[in-house]
Amino acid sequence: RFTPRPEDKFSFGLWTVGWEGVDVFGPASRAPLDPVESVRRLADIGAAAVTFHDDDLVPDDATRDHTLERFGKALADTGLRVEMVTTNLFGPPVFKEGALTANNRDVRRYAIAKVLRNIDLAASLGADTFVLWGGREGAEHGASKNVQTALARMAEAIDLFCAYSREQGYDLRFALEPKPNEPRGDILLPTIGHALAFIGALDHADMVGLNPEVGHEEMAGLNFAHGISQALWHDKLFHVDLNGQHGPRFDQDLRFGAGNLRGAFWTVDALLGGGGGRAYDGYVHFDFKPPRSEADGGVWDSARACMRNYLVLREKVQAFRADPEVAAALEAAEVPALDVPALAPGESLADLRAAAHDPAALALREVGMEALDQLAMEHLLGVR
Ligand code: GLT
Ligand code: MN
Ligand code: MN
Ligand code: MN
Repeated sequence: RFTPRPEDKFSFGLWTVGWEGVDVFGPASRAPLDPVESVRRLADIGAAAVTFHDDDLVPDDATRDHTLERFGKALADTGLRVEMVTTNLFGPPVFKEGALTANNRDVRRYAIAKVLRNIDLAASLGADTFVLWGGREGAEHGASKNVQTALARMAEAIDLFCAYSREQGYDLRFALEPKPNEPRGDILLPTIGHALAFIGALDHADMVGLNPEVGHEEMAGLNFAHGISQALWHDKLFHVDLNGQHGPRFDQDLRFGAGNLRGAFWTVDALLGGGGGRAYDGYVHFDFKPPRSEADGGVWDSARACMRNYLVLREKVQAFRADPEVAAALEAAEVPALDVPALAPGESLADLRAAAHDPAALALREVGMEALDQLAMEHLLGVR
């Protein structure tokens, strides 16, 4: 019943199941995983697609062609596709002070060239989406970064990528991934809202959207379902990184459903279009890290659980939305009334101002939201 199907469009980064467990306090606790092996095992557990950073797959030129050949064969054998590609602009020490927004111009030019080469690779593999996560674009020291100029350099680079992709006739869309901090003390474009505003300043704003991650918004204390709902409203939810997080602390990258479970329920609801509105139709991409304490078996338990939790939550969300008592509770809470614009067609502001209001009576009205929320809680807890 909760078996992943191709139409569920589940997708995983090579860097998720392939995470070796290196952290700030210790070295790898697991052996490297061959990308070809990851493709085969992801296909076995029911994923439809795979994603990667250039350096996850082709870290060096000497083995590039051979790796691409083996990888392409694994894709063909399993039917898995590459739906998204991204660039490692954070790991190599050359990017220690930023990549696209490094103060040093040579570093910026090197970063741009690295991305262009990877755009070619993404297009050659038929990817739809190209993610840009600016983990090193930020600062720890007040005067060390001119933030306005850094944003101009970031816009410059993204404008170049869009123009290049368009010139080459590639069918790629770019998705910016916000994160408030880690690895930098403060990262530029820290939230969905910052990134949405930034996109408006770009030359090819139509080609650029978002790849929000659950944990990143929750690290900032924000409501992920609200964030992606706003992105959907702007038609900017190009991609998504699902995972789990326990409130504002370090980036945990837990499997989807772990951490803030109620948040996960509303996240799935928002992806399905909530109570009405645009639904997300892209790949359901998991960006999690199997905990460092797990060995090989635990890595795949964790990956399978991401998809299973999504499918369980989807069933619960659909049952919640189909429940007649929920429909009545929504009505009682006046949720559908929000569909009606304040001003009726043909009505003037003078008409609106002339209408009699009884604010004291309005202040005393029942809103019924506790009852509504309890119904959601009981669906989630499995007692309805
Ligand atoms: C890195 C980061 C993720 C981003 C990846 C894309 S890399 O693992 O923590 O949130 O999605 O660059
Ligand atoms: Mn991510
Ligand atoms: Mn994360
Ligand atoms: Mn991550």
